[in-house]
Amino acid sequence: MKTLILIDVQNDFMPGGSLEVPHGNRIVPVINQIQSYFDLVVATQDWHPKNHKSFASNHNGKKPFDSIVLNGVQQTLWPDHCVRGSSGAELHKDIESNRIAAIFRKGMEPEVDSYSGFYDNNHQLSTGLSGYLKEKGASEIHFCGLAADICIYFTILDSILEGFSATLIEDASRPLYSDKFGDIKCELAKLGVRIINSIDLQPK
Ligand code: VGL
Ligand code: ZN
Repeated sequence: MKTLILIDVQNDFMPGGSLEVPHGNRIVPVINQIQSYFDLVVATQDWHPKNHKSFASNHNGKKPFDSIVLNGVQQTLWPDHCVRGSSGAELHKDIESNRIAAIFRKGMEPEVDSYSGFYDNNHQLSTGLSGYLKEKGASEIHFCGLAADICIYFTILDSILEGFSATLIEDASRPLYSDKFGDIKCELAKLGVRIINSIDLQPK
């Protein structure tokens, strides 16, 4: 089962959203074009309660992009984003959703952030994505979405730990910080991750 995972293609990560990824909207037509090349399409959604501790607004005297230690782990504080049920948390309205077989929500526990679609940042809570993919017989997992250097990066690291082979579709993703993304791509390539563009994919 050739598998595509859409990571956090949500309004708050799009230009004009509260945590916008530069040119994040440009991936939408690319993602729509490639969905039919895959046997299984799955999505993740950042889905925070309003009192989530990754929000600077929930810490006195802190501002977005400050760094703190939260329950023993380093945590960047973000602007409020992807509050569950809000329009900012919805998938981009132009993302074709008919082929999405399941959506895995993450970041629902207020005390811990969850960049990966598999586990929270302390590696304690599972979303069930790994078991789902294994039961479905998913192979050759391809990743796209936002942000390439944060949630996609950590999801790919976990996918390798879970024994999957991972491919990043670069033109169907965008990083939040493009200056550090070169190093991240090098690290992923060293771990055996394939980094391709949508043109390299075989239409079915
Ligand atoms: C993300 C920061 C905070 C992401 C989610 O989807 O990359 N980044 N929450
Ligand atoms: Zn988040």
